[in-house]
Amino acid sequence: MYGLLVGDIHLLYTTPLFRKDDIVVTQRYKVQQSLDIYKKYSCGFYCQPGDFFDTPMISDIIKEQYIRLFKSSNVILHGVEGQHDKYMRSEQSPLKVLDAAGVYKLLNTTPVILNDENEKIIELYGIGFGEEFFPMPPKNEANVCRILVIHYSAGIEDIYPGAPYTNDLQKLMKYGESNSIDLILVGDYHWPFIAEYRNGLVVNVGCLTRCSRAKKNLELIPSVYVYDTISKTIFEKIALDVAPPEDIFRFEDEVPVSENIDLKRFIRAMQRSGENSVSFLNNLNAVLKQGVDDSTKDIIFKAIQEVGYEEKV
Ligand SMILES: [Mn+2]
Repeated sequence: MYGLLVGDIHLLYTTPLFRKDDIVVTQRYKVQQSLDIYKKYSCGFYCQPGDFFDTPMISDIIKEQYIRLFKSSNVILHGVEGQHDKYMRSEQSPLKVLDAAGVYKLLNTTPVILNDENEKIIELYGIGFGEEFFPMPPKNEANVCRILVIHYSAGIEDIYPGAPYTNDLQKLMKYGESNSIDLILVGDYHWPFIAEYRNGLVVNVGCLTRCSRAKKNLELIPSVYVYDTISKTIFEKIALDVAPPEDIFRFEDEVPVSENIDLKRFIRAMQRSGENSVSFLNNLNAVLKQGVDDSTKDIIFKAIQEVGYEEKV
């Protein structure tokens, strides 16, 4: 059986200032393409590793649109919550609304079991952002393809000093190996990679949305992958039809700024960095890099720790 794998999507309702497209139309077209590919390859499942929405406060209009889209396509997504899908660990979660509507099944410690035409069994487990690893039962190697969808800070590069990405990737591979997992689809880190461990793969497809004008985002080609549960390999990587960065992003001199002086100053500081992002912490880091003294930084980081803000990307 083939399965479709995608990355974080970060659905938005309002187009960020640094873009000149209509984000709702652009994202909708990408998701539509993923559904077309799902049909073209006769996929049996569609996995998405969280950060489906950019914010838990996403407009009901977007929730409604996607519930209707998935219902009319007759596709159920399988995935988990990322930190952008829920508000500081509260129960407020638009993905649970999609789950209740029957179009996005939130995965957990009890596997969803799918049967393919060759009587093989596909198990889908999930670990959302901040959820604990758990021991999985022994696996029948001959008949079972075991898949874990996880939102976790694993990556092949530590994208800022002190980041946990490479260390956490090692932990994830050890977990995959000791629980006989064939495929780990991971989200959070926005850039694609495949890491192999004994009898398994960690796959990050990369974010479907170029969330900032940082160089890595300008080079990112939003894609989806087709996974084969028989050979347990990536069968195909498919680049989506997307506009080039110069048609999507406004660069510094084109960005309209607010008349609010404080906000103007803050936005200019971010513009200078060239690293605007949908991530609050990335934006904050970009501003701090421009010469905020250490005692001020300490106060800010302490305040962030106190409210338990845990966004990573
Ligand atoms: Mn993300």
